[in-house]
Amino acid sequence: MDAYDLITRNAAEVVTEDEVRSLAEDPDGKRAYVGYEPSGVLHIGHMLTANKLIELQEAGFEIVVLLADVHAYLNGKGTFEEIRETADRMREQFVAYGLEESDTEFVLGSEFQLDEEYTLDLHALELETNLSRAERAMAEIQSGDTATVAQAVYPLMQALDIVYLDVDLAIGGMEQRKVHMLARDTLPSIGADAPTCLHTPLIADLSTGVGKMSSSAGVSISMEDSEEELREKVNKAYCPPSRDPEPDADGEDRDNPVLQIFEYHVFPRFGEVVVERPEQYGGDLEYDDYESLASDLDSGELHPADAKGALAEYLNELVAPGREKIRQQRS
Ligand code: IYR
Repeated sequence: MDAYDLITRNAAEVVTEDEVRSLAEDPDGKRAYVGYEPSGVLHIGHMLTANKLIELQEAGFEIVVLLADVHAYLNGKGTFEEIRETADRMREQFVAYGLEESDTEFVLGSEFQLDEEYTLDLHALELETNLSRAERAMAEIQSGDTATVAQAVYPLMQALDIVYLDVDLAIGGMEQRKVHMLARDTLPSIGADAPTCLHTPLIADLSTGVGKMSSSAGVSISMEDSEEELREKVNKAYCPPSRDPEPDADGEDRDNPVLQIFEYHVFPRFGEVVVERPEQYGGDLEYDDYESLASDLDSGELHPADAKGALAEYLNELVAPGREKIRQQRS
């Protein structure tokens, strides 16, 4: 796979393609980053961007992980003390998950976001941005129903992080795209370049296939789940024998979350998949790529129950090192 294909693999969008092509010409030493609000438990939604970081590391990028403590605080996720404790645990879990520690710079937001120069640049961006634009940027990130002033400042700080961390490529889930578009439009006003961005897809809610998986609503797969919990959750998951399910009774679009997890988590990390089946049901099935697994589910060759059984096994392998780390941290 050439560098451009590896960088853009499984991305929902890149902004812009030309900019990413020019990064791909010589990725060595280029810097890419993702920021995470340290709050709650990590779930596999977070790990989609982590998978991308691992791939970028393979392509030669330097990786910066921002543990966005000030952002979590501004978004009402707890006291600084609570948030910092979570940040320490998060860092260890990312390493357990597979981020190469020697090639990853972990930075706490408060290490640079409280500096005078940062604050003055932030105020300059505040002057350039109207409130409704800041609010719109936060629509899919904001906790609570009514936007606070803190939540309007949040996206401007996220924009500024790109400048202060000196990154060439900003990564985030699709819910971050409006913040990144705001960054592209406003950073030039303080003399910085418009950042290049890559967004990962969102995984649908596990039990309905509608909307996106989140830890606050519906069923999500957490990085702390036991083997048994993983098996139960995957067994109950929505998985019609189709890669393109019909909309639900209210006309809402639905995805097949079981297939999405194979596509975005299992194949990128394991490369191939074996679905074990007793001889009497045709024996094991082996897949080298996502497409062949999805088309077998579509054609009926692969039964959803067998697909789920295999998915639970692979997820357990992905989750196990981080889960072990958490056990050690607690004992
Ligand atoms: N908005 C992110 C957290 C975050 C990301 C980046 I990239 C930053 O520079 C700062 C914060 C979230 O929703 O988790």
